[in-house]
Amino acid sequence: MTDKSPENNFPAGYVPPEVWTWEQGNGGQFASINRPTAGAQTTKELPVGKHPLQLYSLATPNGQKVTIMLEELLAAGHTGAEYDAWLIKIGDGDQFGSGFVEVNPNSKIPALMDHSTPEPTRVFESGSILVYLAEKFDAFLPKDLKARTETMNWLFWQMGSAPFVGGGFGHFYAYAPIHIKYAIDRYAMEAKRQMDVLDRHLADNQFMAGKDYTIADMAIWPWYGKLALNQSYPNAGIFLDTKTYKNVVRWANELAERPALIRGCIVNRTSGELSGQLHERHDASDFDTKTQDKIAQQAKA
Ligand SMILES: N[C@@H](CCC(=O)N[C@@H](CS)C(=O)NCC(=O)O)C(=O)O
Repeated sequence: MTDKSPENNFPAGYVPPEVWTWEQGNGGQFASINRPTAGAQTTKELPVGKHPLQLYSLATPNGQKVTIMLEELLAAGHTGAEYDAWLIKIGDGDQFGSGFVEVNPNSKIPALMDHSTPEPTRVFESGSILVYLAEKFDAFLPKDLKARTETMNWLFWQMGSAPFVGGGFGHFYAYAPIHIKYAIDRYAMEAKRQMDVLDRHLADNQFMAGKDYTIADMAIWPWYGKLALNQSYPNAGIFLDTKTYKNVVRWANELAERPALIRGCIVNRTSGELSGQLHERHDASDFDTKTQDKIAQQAKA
């Protein structure tokens, strides 16, 4: 039986009011950017580079899905997938600039503009961007209806499931100002359940949709592949004992060796080793000359 007496609540004595009101600061670490309203907060145009595809993003798992896809397309010879990747610093509120909101009214990275269509086409939501690019270049989305449907099954699974890992487990384990056992238990259980879903599936399948590497793998790897390899929230892989999901670990390691995936993961990255940070990408040669370690060396010379 649960005892909902106010003294058992956290903070003790808290009773939810009849109507919730926003107290600035109740977003914890994200208090400066989280608020209960949408729309532009500043007037700011977005830059536009020389390539057909203009990406506005940051190397979070949702951003990495798209840069992995773009690098995979280029590696597969789709030269029309050349892109400029502009850095959107979500901690500074860049996603609330008027130009960004025109591309994504939801104010979240990643957001893409395709300037190769008669009128520029906006694409937002990482899953929608992956499908858009797969259809545009006829790549990484099987044509056979059964395999295509299986790809979509897992892509939609990822889009619906990862918020429990990111907004749920990751938030309460890594970001919340205090550790709340109830919240961590609830979301750790769900994160492990999802890892088990993947593990059982990958026991009989090389890739998420079967024998072919698809956009479903690209969507799932940055969230669950990294968690399996303990490259997600600090120590989260150990906390969730993800090494026990052997099939996920096998799949995650296989994908981690793909040069295009490695490149995709460092575009718009602003943390970690300097050699793994390419803040903006405007040309394939930027990987050799414009990572933060190279910029630091050039500044010293
Ligand atoms: N469902 C969206 C989620 C995108 C998302 O949550 N983006 C986060 C970074 S991973 C963001 O831009 N957050 C900024 C904010 O909440 O203001 C997608 O997959 O594109």
